[in-house]
Amino acid sequence: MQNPENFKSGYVAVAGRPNVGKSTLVNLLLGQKVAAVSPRPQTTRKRQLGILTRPDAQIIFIDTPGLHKPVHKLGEVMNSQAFEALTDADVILFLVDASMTPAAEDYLAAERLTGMGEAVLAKTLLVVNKMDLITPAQVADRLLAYQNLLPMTPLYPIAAIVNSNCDLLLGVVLERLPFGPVYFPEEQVTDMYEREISAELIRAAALINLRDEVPHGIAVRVEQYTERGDSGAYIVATLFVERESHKAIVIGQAGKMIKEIGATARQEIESMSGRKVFLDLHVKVRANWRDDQTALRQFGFDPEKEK
Ligand SMILES: Nc1nc2c(ncn2[C@@H]2O[C@H](COP(=O)(O)OP(=O)(O)OP(=O)(O)O)[C@@H](O)[C@H]2O)c(=O)[nH]1
Ligand SMILES: [Mg+2]
Repeated sequence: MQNPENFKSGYVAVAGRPNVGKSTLVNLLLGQKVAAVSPRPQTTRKRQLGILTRPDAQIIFIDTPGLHKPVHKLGEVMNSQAFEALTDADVILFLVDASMTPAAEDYLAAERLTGMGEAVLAKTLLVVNKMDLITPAQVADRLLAYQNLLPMTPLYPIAAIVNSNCDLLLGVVLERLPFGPVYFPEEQVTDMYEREISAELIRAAALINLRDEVPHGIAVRVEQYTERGDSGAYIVATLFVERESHKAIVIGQAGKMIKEIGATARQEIESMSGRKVFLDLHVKVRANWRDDQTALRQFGFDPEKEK
């Protein structure tokens, strides 16, 4: 469709520790919410593409799970998915969070990135997100602290949530992309099916509504996703938790909590899919699934790949 001589295309990995705003940035640049977002770390568990097609370019963002110190097999799979994305990418956006000083996981992630060698560093941009949360007096010190993580890497301050400086960043990314073909049909925005995205949005709704460690032990499986023509979609999903006590918390007093999770999720799925949704949520126990190879595989993670 486009003139291949002038058309640019390639993969842009969005990486960094959990909760810095990677998925928020990808949604913003796409102009559409395909990636689940929540105020809690480790919202993204699976690498997800966000495909932006324009007359002059196709930019394929790879939203990755936040890099962290894994305590479960699940965490190891998440980290390895993120690192794989870095090797494959044409450009890497290494995101950090301006609202706080660099955290141990930022140092860890920067070290691992540096350890991947010159070629990987040369394609990296240091993106300081959440600039809306600091005062002008804090700016210089904060940017310097993050620049010290990757001293030779160009730094771009942005605020994804209010779309500040994101166009500028996109321009820089575009300049760095190679000339190339159209990889995906222009109407395709992601590589996940609506069914999978719905599962992620339900899990994010649990992260938003629940406290403490419980939500991190949740996996969501969509059991049924039925189109009902003009009247919308009917979705049956199970939230798997690690213990009986967690099941009680997720259901809540007289079912209040699961109702709230359902209300949040329904809104998000409706806005993602553009149609009405009927949501039927169930809660089941699957003990220690985050360390269980079989369960991980059943929930769509591939524990073999981490090796
Ligand atoms: N104030 C402010 N909040 C932001 C900004 N970008 C993201 N956030 C918030 O930061 C939180 C985490 O955002 P996510 O996009 O889920 O972060 P992530 O890096 O994808 O996190 P993981 O998937 O856990 O690795 C959410 O509450 C966002 O609304 C920003 O520019 N400014
Ligand atoms: Mg994310």
